[in-house]
Amino acid sequence: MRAVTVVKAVDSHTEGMPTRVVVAGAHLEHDALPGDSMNDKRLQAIAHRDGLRQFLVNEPRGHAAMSGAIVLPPTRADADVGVLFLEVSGWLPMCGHGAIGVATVLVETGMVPVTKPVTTIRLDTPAGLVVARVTVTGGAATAVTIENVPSFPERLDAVVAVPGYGEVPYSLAFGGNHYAIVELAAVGLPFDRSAQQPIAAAGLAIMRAIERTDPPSHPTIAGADTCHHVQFLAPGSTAQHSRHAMAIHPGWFDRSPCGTGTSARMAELWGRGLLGLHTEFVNESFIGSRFTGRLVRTDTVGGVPAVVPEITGRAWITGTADYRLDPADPFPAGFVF
Ligand code: PYC
Repeated sequence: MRAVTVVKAVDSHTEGMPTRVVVAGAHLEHDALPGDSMNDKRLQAIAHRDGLRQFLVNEPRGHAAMSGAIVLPPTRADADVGVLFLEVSGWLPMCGHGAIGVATVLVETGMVPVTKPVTTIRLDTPAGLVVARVTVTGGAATAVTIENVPSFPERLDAVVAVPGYGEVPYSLAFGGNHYAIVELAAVGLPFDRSAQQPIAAAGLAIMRAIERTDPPSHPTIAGADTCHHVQFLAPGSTAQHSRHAMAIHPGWFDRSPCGTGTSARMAELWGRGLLGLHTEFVNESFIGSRFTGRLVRTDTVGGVPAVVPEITGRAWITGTADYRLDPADPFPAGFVF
């Protein structure tokens, strides 16, 4: 057989959204991604290993809405596993559906010691420590609750001038990534998948306008400074139950209810005084799948008032694969169509 580069992955989906969990290969040893923290490694990956992300998510191995995670040794003594998250938009500080997918894969493949009825896995992510509590029934991970990083409202009731859409009211909140939260009605579009192209176009225009006029930043996480996610709220969304279309750069939708987006939405509602601690919040995706969340305690991030969210969801393994790169392959980083 020809010598090829091989990446070993366990593919999964979390409430409809794929996580390609890389468990070996791809020259991911310490020297290839140096750094004292997982965020240092993420910044190294952005600077020097973006071809690996593209290889994993782009066509022909991935698709326009692909996402994944790379399992690494942790960089901190209080964690069991290190994780880098990647998707079509780039290398994320944190990904909720991805963390649920990783925890499910680690338990169901026996990569971590499994205890019943709950296995706790401490994930070292670029955004900070995320604790996953996996409910184990038989050999199956039947639900995963992640305690996410501290989340906070950044702007409530801001307005941005968006070419083609006028003055668009939005709020901005951090839940592991920065989310612009916008009523879908504000851009005159229905909550209907048949309108996905105009909704994605409106999302991209809003991202561009926010990044041009007032880009977000995080007080403590270096390089967490993009607005690549717009959470369009469906009419009738409340502080107990929201439905949304999550538009993501460069023009696709999260199929899951988006763990970091759900965290951002709960932080926004908390900032408005509409969601208290220990109160159930249901967030529903564009395909109708659900995460249940709750806020468990207050905190601060670089002096900013914040709140710690938990998210519960489910993931399923869909396959195992060796993704191969033949030296003669004309598309080593795949392509975007
Ligand atoms: O679940 O946090 C999430 C997520 C981020 C982007 C896509 N999904």
